Amino acid sequence: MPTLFISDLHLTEARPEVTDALCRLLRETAPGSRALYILGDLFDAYIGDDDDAALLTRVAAALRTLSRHGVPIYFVHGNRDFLLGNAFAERAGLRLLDIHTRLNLYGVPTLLLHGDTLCTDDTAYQQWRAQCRQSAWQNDFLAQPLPVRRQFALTARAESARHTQALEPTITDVNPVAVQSTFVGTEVQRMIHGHTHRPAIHPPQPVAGSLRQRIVLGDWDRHGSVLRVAADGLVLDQLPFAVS
Ligand SMILES: [Mn+2]
Repeated sequence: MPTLFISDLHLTEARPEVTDALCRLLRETAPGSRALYILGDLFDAYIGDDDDAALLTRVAAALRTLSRHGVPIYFVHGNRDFLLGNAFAERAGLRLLDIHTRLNLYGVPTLLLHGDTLCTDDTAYQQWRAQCRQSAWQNDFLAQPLPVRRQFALTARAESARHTQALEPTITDVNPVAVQSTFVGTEVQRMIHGHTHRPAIHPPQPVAGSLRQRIVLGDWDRHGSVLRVAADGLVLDQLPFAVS
């Protein structure tokens, strides 16, 4: 049975076709898999488990149905949905993982991560990341009323888009030294991440005396992107959106 990996769906009420594609994956393909891993940025914005948006209800129900069918679903936080907490995880049947999670995947020591920690050249982003991952910042934010948090998320999203557009493409991609030191520090042969929206199955490269491979999941902007890993290999599939 294959194991599935997805990330960077950036689900939002404004793009129901993306949520439809996820629900189809959960209903039709995922039930035949060993596990589903969501490596962050499932949602385009996430303002707290108490958000009463219909999108969260729909996605939680679809995920929960799959987990009730016996397929475990694991979640690694992204930079958009780092506030997803235990209450939503319980509602959706998700198991939350550490930001860097080691896994023996069909015999290959593998690291799972969102990927933003590898983008060390984007110093402005790393400063923001250091701030918003502190529990004091998160508690202050979650104490604000929902409309205030919603407005903050809108502003942050617009600023993030401006920031990314203004940077050289190499700045928003992974830093090669950060990749190498993460490989060496975690002693894995393979890493699977998203975040950069640069889907690829990179050829294995020698790092510190052994071959290591980096696999980058695609974002769900024009179509879905699903990595299937099985004992006999792996493939990065595109998932078309239904025409409405
Ligand atoms: Mn991201």
